[in-house]
Amino acid sequence: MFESLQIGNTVLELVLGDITEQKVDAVVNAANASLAGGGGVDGAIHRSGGSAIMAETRKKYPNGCPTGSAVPTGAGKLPAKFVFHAVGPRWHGGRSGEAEQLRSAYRRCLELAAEKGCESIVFPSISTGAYGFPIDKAAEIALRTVKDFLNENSAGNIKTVRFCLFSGDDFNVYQRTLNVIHLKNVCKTDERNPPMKSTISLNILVDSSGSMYTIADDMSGGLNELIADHRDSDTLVTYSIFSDNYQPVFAEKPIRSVEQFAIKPDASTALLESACKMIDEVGERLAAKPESERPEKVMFVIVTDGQENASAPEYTRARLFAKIKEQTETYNWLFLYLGANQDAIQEAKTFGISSDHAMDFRADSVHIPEVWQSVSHRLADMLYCKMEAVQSVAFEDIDRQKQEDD
Ligand code: AR6
Repeated sequence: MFESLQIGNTVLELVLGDITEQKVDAVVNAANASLAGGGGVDGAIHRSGGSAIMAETRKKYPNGCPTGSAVPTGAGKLPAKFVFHAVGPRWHGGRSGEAEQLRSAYRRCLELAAEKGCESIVFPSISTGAYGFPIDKAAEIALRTVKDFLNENSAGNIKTVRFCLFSGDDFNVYQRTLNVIHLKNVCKTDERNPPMKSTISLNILVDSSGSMYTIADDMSGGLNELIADHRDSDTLVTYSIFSDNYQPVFAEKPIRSVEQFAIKPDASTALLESACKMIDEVGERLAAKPESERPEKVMFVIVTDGQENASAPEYTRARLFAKIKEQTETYNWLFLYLGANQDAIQEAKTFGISSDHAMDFRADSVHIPEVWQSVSHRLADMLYCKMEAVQSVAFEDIDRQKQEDD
């Protein structure tokens, strides 16, 4: 398995294999803060590299290395010039600065590689073994840190940054994350010949009824991440919220100028009414545009954490169903429905949204960012798929699994 991407003068690549067999200038070790050796990557590197590495480590770094940093030694018998002993964080649930520590461990290795004139460096997936960092989060941090570093033009002679993943599952997570980060997603119908990236109208309707109060920050944080993922794309964002009434917030903003999503929790849940109104509004706005200015694809995301309980009586399920059917069948809009505290698949069905396009989520600070990450992946799919493949963009098992995992 192999995947690569050019960033400036450097190739960022993913391979499946054993890190001790990689012929590069610098091999990164997933070490611990006392640099005492251990299992996993650490064990493999010291076994293959021989005792010289540990001897040098003890001599030069008797106090170890702080978490979030890295120190260099020679590479002993490994086919490399250096080993950078990087100390990633142990996972303690995500609220103890783990993300920042992981980022800075990767960053320090890249700085060391540039300082030492390395042309190539290989990383393992730091912290995702014995240290228990969830791999999808870790992959995003790892790849983003590399991308940011390379974009800053601080890479010196580095021509290759490689991630060596030890299992097919890990490789898939990194590959998917790389695709999303670079908006270079596969086209499901024709992987080798993806069509040009398209323009998208992204419409987001978020429940801001009373029950959202405690999760409002997580919601807006997750949305901001989604925007950051796709900032370089040609996407126009329309955002509305609803409680007992429908409240448009902004319309057709170019994604790079979206700054913040406000969520103001209050009152009850007029879901049917708000969805009907927003569909009409978006439809009318698109219809008023000359063909040449109309975004090619439309994604419409509805997020709620409660049951409908406040729409005016004329806004029935049947009415929303008819609108969704019309936009899907006539204009190929993709509707996604995300529901917490309900059977979202069942609920979506009553609106005419298929089970592939609906997902339950857990309304807490761990799972809300993940639900937005899932939407972000689907937006990446939309950006690159052919027009006729729009309806096959769907939530995947991994998205649902993430909502089930603690
Ligand atoms: N090549 C590439 N990847 C590997 C290899 C290998 N030979 N062996 C394991 N992996 P881990 P951590 C993957 O536990 O989570 C040590 O005891 C593995 O599947 O090596 O940062 C240290 O001394 C996983 O995906 O590192 C520390 O005490 C990833 O590498 C502690 O573990 C990282 O797993 C550090 O834990």
